[in-house]
Amino acid sequence: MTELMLKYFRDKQQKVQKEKVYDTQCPYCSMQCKMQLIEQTVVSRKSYKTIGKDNPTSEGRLCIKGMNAHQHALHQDRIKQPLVKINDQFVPVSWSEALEKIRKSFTDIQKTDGLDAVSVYGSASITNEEAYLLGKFARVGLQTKHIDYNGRLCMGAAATGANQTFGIDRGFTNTVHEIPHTRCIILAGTNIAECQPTIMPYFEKAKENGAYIIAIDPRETATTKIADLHLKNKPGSDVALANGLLKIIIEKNLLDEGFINTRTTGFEEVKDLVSSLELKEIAELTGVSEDQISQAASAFGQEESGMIFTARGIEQQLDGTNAVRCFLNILLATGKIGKPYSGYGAVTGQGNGQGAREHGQKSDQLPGYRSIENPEHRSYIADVWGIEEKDLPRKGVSAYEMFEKIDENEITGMFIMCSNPVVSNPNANFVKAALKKLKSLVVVDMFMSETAKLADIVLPASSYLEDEGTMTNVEGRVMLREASYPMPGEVRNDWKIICDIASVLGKEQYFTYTSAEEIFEELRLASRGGRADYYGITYDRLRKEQGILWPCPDTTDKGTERLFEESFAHDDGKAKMFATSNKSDIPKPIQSEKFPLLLTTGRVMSHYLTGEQTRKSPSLAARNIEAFMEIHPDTGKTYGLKENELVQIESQQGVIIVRCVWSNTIRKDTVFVPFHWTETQNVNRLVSNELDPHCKMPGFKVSAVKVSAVTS
Ligand SMILES: Nc1nc2c(c(=O)[nH]1)N[C@H]1C(S)=C(S)[C@@H](COP(=O)(O)OP(=O)(O)OC[C@H]3O[C@@H](n4cnc5c(=O)[nH]c(N)nc54)[C@H](O)[C@@H]3O)O[C@H]1N2
Ligand SMILES: Nc1nc2c(c(=O)[nH]1)N[C@H]1C(S)=C(S)[C@@H](COP(=O)(O)OP(=O)(O)OC[C@H]3O[C@@H](n4cnc5c(=O)[nH]c(N)nc54)[C@H](O)[C@@H]3O)O[C@H]1N2
Ligand code: SF4
Ligand SMILES: [Mo]
Repeated sequence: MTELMLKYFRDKQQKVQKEKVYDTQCPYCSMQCKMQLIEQTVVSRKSYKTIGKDNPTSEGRLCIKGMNAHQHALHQDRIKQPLVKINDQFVPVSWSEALEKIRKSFTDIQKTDGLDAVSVYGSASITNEEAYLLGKFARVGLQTKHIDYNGRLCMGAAATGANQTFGIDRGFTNTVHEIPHTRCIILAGTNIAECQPTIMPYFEKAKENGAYIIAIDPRETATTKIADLHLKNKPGSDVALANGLLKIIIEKNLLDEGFINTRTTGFEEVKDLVSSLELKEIAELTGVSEDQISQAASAFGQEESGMIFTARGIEQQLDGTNAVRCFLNILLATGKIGKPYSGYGAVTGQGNGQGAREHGQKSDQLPGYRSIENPEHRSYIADVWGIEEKDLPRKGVSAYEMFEKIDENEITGMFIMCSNPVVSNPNANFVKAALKKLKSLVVVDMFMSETAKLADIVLPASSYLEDEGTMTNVEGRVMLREASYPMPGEVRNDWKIICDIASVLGKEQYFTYTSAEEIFEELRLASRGGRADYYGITYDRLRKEQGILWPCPDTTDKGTERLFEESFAHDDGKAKMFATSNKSDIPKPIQSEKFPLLLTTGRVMSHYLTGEQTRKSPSLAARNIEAFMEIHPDTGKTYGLKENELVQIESQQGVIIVRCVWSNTIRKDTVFVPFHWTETQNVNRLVSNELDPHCKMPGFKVSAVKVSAVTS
């Protein structure tokens, strides 16, 4: 360093009058990268930067979203006071006024329309403590059966598929540290390079060590670029493709018969079914050549270890549960699970995509993955909560179905915490119209989202910087997110808001917590003995041990790094293989003369979900300022489109207008639109209301559409 540079840094250092460091975790994806916000004050002017902090999963790395996360948390548009809508205008009010209005409207509704008329819509971006508490709030505070959450649109198929096959659902069966040592990897409908960027070095190391990587995606992405073989299949054809892979594995006798015989049931039915399928037909259905299917099957089958990762590409389908189970059949038939460097990963999405699906936010679920219809489970939780089992409601309906219940006037009040369903749900025009019909809508958010704008009351929530609690990351590792940044204005933590409302509803005695840790202590008990057992985890341990992988039934247990080494979680200890024909249980959208193209949807690196947070961040928004449609130039020209001009996309459900972008690598029958934008750029206006019958997942990944140029 030169003298001049040294002087510059010394001067700068002297000017920094104050530096504060806040430990936290990224508010975005399931990697839950640990990080620090650094606040520097120079002559009363504050500046901020976020840096990574070492931990076992992300090892100190951050992606661009994490580095810029503080830009939305510190944004001037944060809601800082409770707001009540009067004559179509939001007016700031005190907390006590807002709470009194909520008490009155919810009790009035429940008196006239019944207890179940008030519903709760939660999120997997809140902490475990908050997700747990929201479930308790619905059942004990409001005594309603109607609670579900945004994870239904996200983890639904993976969770149901894994529960059916393995008897338990923890996204990753192994830690990320096994990835570099595996010999073959299948990435099915996952774009980790853009969606969980800090996981990439594990896959890059695997490649350096000689692993063969197969990607399955209708588009070329930053992820498919690391693959040795890219199967560019037709959207929605993954069941057929997985069946085709297994057919070849059986034909080439690449099976692990010992494993099949001792550890699984159902193989014979699966074998009969896939053997009866014609490879030629599978090639036609999937748009992947017979050669490529064979190549992929041989590569995976012949290696001694292998891992399969799935994400929303194969899961957000009307046959998403079946698709997951078909890929799990491949793992089981080749014995690539429950041993080193072999296993499954359903790559979770939201920060707490794993934990928030375990402790009672789902319509049919109680904490610790217990079932709300199981008498033993009901009485265990009723005891923990200090209520009578008979007072515990039964199961309600799934996320999207709640909007149908609103339309049918069965639900007339809704409490939404940390979600923007008008943008994220399928059939978005219908969802918006349904929310407008409510007698009372209360939204808890950091910003005036498109959903919050429809509310009668909006409550200001804290950001990740201000809200301590645990999050369970992509590996199933429970991590303690520290949070000491001061809350702006009259903002409150989500858990505190839940307690405050329960209290005005006369249920104070069940919600007396004064910290997140106190809630966690109750969650430990509530999960004890359940499939997702957190009993052995404490805040003290989390501080010392940098996260613990569940199940962890005892405080002396170190947690579970690899699942299924000896047995699966079904009563007989075996995994259940499952035969599915190539046809879905309900018909999927297909190309027709009127709607000749297949639309698929997803994400870009710089934006997060409905964009409410990332669009506030100048550094991220600048990378993608508006929605767009990726289309092959040959297809685009057939329909009279021009590059970078506006295109109208129409489906049976609705119409949107976005920018047209050429892609030489996307399938010619497919177009792609990300879902981070609202109103006329909201791609969910095009997605239909059909749901996977097993898990109630919408078919976000295939719609039939037509495209035309927008002429001014
Ligand atoms: N940058 C960024 N990162 C995120 C998020 C974000 O919004 N932005 N969201 C987080 C959340 S909540 C989630 S759930 C995850 C989602 O993570 P991913 O599931 O990886 O993301 P998607 O872009 O939805 O879809 C993945 C891929 O599936 C492909 N695909 C589409 N249709 C099909 C199909 O029919 N078959 C197959 N095989 N592939 C298909 C798409 O082309 C896409 O590349 O990411 C998390 N991380
Ligand atoms: N077409 C299409 N649609 C999809 C998908 C797709 O791939 N394609 N993916 C689906 C998936 S995987 C998901 S996960 C869903 C997500 O769907 P949403 O849950 O609707 O998405 P978010 O943008 O995360 O909405 C979170 C809202 O909560 C606010 N918020 C953020 N942090 C906090 C907090 O700590 N407390 C509170 N109270 N509020 C907070 C944000 O400002 C934002 O308004 O979308 C689904 N929709
Ligand atoms: S978005 Fe995901 S990968 Fe990026 S910094 Fe945040 S947690 Fe890490
Ligand atoms: Mo998600």
